[in-house]
Amino acid sequence: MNFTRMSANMFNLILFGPPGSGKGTQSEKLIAKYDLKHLSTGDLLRSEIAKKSALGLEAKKMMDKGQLVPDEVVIGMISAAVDENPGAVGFLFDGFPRTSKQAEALDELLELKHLSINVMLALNVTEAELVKRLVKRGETSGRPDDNNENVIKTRIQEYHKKTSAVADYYKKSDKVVLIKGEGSVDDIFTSLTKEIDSRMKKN
Ligand code: B4P
Repeated sequence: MNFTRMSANMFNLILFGPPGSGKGTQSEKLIAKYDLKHLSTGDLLRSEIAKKSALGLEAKKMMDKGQLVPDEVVIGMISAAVDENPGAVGFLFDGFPRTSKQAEALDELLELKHLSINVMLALNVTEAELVKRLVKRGETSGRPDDNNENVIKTRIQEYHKKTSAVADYYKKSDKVVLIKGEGSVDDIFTSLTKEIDSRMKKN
């Protein structure tokens, strides 16, 4: 890890929500609008799997079962990715942090660079809708973790057991905004941009 000081004016955002809540979908639109550096641990892990690296092969075993990959692995990946992008105008963390330990590690990592999280936008979607979306994506995505309803349910259980507490962690510093994650992709995007724009003005 290098400790280069990054611009204190960076805008750092966490897009939070259960599997299938629209994090990946909305991230694509947000990075196009704000030019933030997109850091998706899901995408980083899938790229390791595609390369057949040792890390990817280990992660695949967990992901195919719908379980979270060990904290050390994803923390290491995010730390390296932040270091690789000192010129970014800000980071959009998508699918990270997913455990309290990851949240603490992210805070430490950002603090070393004199940075912090500006806001966590948390997408709120009912469980029935999550399952419906992921089953539908499974018809075309080729993702083994979308292919099987039991695996999808395990992913949602993992979210309740380990991930939902991450929102409580950021609530302590008043950084969480709940966003209705059902409705059209464009309407949800508008709700997200409203929150971001109002905070960027204050930044
Ligand atoms: P991720 O890649 O993060 O995948 P995800 O949570 O399933 O997807 P996402 O939430 O981005 O999908 P989206 O709603 O956009 O994680 C995959 C796995 O990687 C995890 O299970 C875990 O094993 C591992 N992993 C990743 N990060 C980790 C971490 N930090 N720690 C440990 N393990 C980690 O899309 C879902 C579908 O909904 C799409 O088909 C989309 O088209 C549709 N959709 C989106 N918005 C919609 C809307 N408004 N209406 C209707 N459909 C919509």
